[in-house]
Amino acid sequence: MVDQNAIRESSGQRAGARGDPRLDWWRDARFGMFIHWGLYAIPAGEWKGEQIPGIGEWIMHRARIPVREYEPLAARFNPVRFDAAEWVSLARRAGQKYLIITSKHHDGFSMYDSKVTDYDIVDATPFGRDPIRELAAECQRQGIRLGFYYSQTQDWHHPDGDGNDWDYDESAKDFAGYLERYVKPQLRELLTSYGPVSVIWFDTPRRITTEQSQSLVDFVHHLQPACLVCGRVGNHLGDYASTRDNTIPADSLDLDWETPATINDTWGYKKNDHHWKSPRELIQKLVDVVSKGGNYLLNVGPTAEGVIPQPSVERLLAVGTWLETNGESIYGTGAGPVQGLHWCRATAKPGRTYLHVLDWPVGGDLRVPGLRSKVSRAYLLADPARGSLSVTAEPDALLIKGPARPPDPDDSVVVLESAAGG
Ligand code: FHN
Repeated sequence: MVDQNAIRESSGQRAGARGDPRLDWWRDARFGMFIHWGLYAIPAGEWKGEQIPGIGEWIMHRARIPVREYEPLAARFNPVRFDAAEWVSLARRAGQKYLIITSKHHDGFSMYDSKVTDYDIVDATPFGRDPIRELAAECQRQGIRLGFYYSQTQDWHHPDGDGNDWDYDESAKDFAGYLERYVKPQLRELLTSYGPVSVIWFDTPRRITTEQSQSLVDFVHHLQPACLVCGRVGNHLGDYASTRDNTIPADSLDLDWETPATINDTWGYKKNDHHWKSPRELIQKLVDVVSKGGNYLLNVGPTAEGVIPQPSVERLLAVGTWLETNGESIYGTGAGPVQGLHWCRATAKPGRTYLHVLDWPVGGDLRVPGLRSKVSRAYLLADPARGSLSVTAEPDALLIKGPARPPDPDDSVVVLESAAGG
């Protein structure tokens, strides 16, 4: 069943239609790191002494900052503490299998060495390094797949890009020309200079036509056939569907889909956003997403110095610790046979169902309705001895006797082995 409310503008039926083997790695991965990094990390939510409400990377738009005032931020961008090895290693230790970074967000600033413009990190900043190149090398070295976020429609810096009506006359814009003469040449750079690119993560399609979306999909696939295109290319196209931000569908979806999500309330760094989700919330959201057949793309917003905020690091490492023990119940799994229970989620792969007990019942009796196939053995994934738990078939449920106290305070995983896979 397709939860159109969750998917809505982001993608539709065709994006994510199952079966394309190019997505096999992505279906196995289930957990990725999103990185929103750009000039907006300098104001970090504050402009001319005023707190600007909303997500940090939107500050130019929210405060109607003229291009001539925003541009000079580049001369101050010097993230000398940026360390590609550290970022990639964090993703790896968090159990994230791929990383998607903003190559150009809506503010129009290119975070790589573009020849199409001088408004990029190498030409316009004292930093003068290309972090995308450094990340590409590290991703190769550490075995993490790399993808690029690219804002195809909104560009508040380019006179023909969408969204900036305070500097430019929207009705006079040549959007088609911008796509051909700016977006595609930049995509060509990204897809020909940085090795294999696993995903191009387009965003906010807005006014883009079906033909234009299709031509971007074709352009990406022509340059790198294996590169996936996110459903936010628009008009129900792309290789997989993306839900609305921070939205987890109510039911499992028979699509390839993902939830992009924040750790606090912003994507780009904001110095006053301390609304951090707890490790428990993050683990349970990851599990919720995977139990409905999706991927969880969890964001970090590094500072203007190039540092991933410590609260993000701590939380990612906590999720990574949980995955060290419980990764088998996430990677390479899909939606499980039990849905709709408030205390439990289920993931599955052939021969195994993983019950994720989010709220351990008093006494440890796990009564799971809706499981029909024969369970040959049950055990706790966290139990190194894999001691069998007692399983009894009741008329409408399976009763598994677990320990009285939860083995894991956030999510205790019970493995059910069955010849039939259910
Ligand atoms: O407008 C963007 C926003 O800044 C951020 O990049 C998110 C990430 O999913 N996408 C858009 C809003 O949905």
